[in-house]
Amino acid sequence: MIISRRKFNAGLLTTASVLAVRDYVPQARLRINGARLNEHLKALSEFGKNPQGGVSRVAYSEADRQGREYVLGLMRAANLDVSIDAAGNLVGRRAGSDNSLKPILVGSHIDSVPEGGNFDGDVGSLGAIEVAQTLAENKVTTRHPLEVIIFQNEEGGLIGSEAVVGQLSEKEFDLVNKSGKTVRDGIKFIGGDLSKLATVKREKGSIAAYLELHIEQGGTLEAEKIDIGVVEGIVGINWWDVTIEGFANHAGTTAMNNRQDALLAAAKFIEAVNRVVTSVPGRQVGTVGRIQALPGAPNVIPGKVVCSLELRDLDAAKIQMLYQKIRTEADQIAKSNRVTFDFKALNTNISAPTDPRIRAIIDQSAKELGLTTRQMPSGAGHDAQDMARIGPVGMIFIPSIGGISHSPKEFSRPQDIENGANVLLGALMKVDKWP
Ligand code: HGY
Ligand code: MN
Ligand code: MN
Repeated sequence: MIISRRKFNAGLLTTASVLAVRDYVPQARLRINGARLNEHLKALSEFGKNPQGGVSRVAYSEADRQGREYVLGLMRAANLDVSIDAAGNLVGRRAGSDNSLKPILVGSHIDSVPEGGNFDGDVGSLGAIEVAQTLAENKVTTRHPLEVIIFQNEEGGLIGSEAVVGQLSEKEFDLVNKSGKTVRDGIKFIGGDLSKLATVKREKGSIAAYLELHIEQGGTLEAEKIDIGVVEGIVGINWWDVTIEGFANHAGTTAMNNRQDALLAAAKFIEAVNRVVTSVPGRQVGTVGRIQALPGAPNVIPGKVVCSLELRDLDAAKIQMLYQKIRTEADQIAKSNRVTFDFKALNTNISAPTDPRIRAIIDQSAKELGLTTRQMPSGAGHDAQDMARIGPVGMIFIPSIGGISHSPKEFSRPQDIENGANVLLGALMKVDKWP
């Protein structure tokens, strides 16, 4: 049956012909509502709003819980069949025309780092919901079932997506984030149920694809005036807690040559991390981002320091090589400062390549919209890297102004956000053609 454009525009279609029209209305004509998407982003930014203009919506905080409620409302309005899984992820399902096919998943996260911005995670989350809303409004039924998934606690180590791929370990239940809650208590707080965690796990090969729209968080796209980044792969991220033990003593009576100052050793350690990481060519990065000196008084020589160490690269072997060099440096600092170092591995997110077929699809979808593209790696971690353990993944980047992220100054232009969501929609419709 061929349906004339005029008839389609006049809205005279019967339900049966609406299903058929899917094959006749070129998918290229389907567009998300950019104004609505940007309004939703603005509304979400109210939850955890901070005076600097960004948000502090760390996972498991009250702001997180309220933001999730808002997002659940958007999911329901997009006609998604909504539930909270046992790990606390928000899942919105939409039936396909052939429900024997594996689902296509789209999503991201809405938790933020402390004093974060309004775009990291939010663009991909609300972009995915906007895509579902657009399909609903246009009465388009995909062949595959569609699931919008908003992962919980992405910033605390991809906790929600780890659960989905069966990688959330007991060790991580006790991790505490800036909300002050452990993962264990946090999951309960947001409506999950750890005793049923096994129900969340999806097997390898059980999804058709996972697609995620995200801000670049670096400055390449803006500097090169490119609309869309096609992500080639996502870096691996390793975290350690480093405990340095010295000896707390009187800051007035202990001679300078008789101190076991843990904070002085930590300062040398931080410098060593930077030196080691920059000593070899490549895009690897290393950071000490959190530090606490104890007991923490001006008149006491710090007896103990607990700090973090984070290393990132696409190559896990390189991370290990750098880590060993850092350990060697730490041993030397320990000797010369009469302190001890203890390293405790906290969380590892393995690096993940994206699927080459999805890369080509994203590239093509962007070009069909008249947008320019480039391939690029992701230096930031994403739930997509967990999802890559169970199926093909693809990521779409849009420009971050000034390359700023994890900051209240994070910004992406409304037009770029609209473009990204349209590319997500286009890529989804192409993946939906897969057998
Ligand atoms: O830390 C990261 O790379 C990400 O933004 N969660
Ligand atoms: Mn982030
Ligand atoms: Mn993110």
